[in-house]
Amino acid sequence: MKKILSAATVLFLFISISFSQVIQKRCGTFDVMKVRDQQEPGYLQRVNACFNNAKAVADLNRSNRSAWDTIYRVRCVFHIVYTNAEENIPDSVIYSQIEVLNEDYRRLNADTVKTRAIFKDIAADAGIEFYLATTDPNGQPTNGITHTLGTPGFLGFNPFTDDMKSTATGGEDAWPTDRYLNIWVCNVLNGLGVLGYAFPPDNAPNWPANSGTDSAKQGVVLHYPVVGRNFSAPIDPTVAQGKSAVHEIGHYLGLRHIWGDGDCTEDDGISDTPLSDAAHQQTCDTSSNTCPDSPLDFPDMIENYMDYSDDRCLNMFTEEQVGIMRAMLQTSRAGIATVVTATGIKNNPYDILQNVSVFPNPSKDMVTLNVQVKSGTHYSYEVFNAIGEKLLGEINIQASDNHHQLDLAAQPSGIYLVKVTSGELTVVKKVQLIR
Ligand SMILES: [Ca+2]
Ligand SMILES: [Ca+2]
Ligand SMILES: [Zn+2]
Repeated sequence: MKKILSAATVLFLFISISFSQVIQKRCGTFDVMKVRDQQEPGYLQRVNACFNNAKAVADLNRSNRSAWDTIYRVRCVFHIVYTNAEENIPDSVIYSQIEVLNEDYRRLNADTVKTRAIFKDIAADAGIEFYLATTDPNGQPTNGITHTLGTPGFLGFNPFTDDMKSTATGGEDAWPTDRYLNIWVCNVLNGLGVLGYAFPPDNAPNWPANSGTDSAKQGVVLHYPVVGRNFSAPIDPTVAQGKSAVHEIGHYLGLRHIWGDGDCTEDDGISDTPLSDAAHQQTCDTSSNTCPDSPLDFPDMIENYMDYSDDRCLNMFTEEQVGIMRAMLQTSRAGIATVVTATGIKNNPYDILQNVSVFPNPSKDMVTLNVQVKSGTHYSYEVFNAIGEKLLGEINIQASDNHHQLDLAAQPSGIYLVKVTSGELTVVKKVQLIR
């Protein structure tokens, strides 16, 4: 009798702990990273080095139009590792998850209307899409979903030992992580209330892609009821719209939590996300403003996918977050995506500086400069001769004022440069004068 009682007590404690902690531990990423850093000193430093490298690549991309003329189509495999019928989720749920990912990473989600006006200009289309792999590692046709009867340890798969990621530990082996985004779906509760986690890239910037710590563990893990949109498995409605996968793939592509996993003194390394002193736990509190920002104070960006807000109010990435993820797909995560020519990525920074032309070219004396920038923005131009002397210029020109007559009649024959700048973007055009 005593034994039965203590088992019941343990079960009760487990249920109450997991129930209360589901609300508190949306994502285990930072916790598993800290544990990994203890096991492998220097791990967090390598993650930071990767992030900084991606940031430098993203900065270069800002002045390179061709870097924005692509869409990355990420090849995915979902490994469903189940212990009962409910956990063996149907393929239709995975299809709905792919739909959510493709909406949110292309900013085609219906709830973009909920992005507050103050953040609308920096909410960005990532130009990243997701598809289920059609060929398995042996070259055989596949629907990109595996189902495995798993053998977890006590009370579910343990996020700290990654046992869902290997057949040897009762899970399912990764497909080569340099070619596939592996997403394991299982019962990851284990009494911890973790709904998902992912390892960000940690290969040193000068190493080949996907050569980070234990590449067989690279990928995303999701607790099965948070997969897909309105999946009927019992779960809190605040996490039932498939946004956990959007969040975890953000980590997998190098993004950090929007509050920097610390108080107002910690930043996420992204300048267009406001400071925030903690997660917004499955709430939609638009009045929240936990930290002063400089020079302008913004409210907390609770609609950012990298917060913990209610799925029903997560609806945006920022331009700079998008820059990091796209840079990771060129560097640390190269190889997992097919690159296709874009039909026009919304929020591409080139949308701001849309077109610059000079004509006629070659010219005799007067050159017409035509500049089209996004309405509401400003630009400047400068004209230089071949030895870099500035001849003409004008600053802070309104978007509506887009024609300029450049008088070069007093200049000798030769090559001249016309430089147009809007924000951080610059376009240089050459013009030839022939007398
Ligand atoms: Ca920030
Ligand atoms: Ca603030
Ligand atoms: Zn997270």
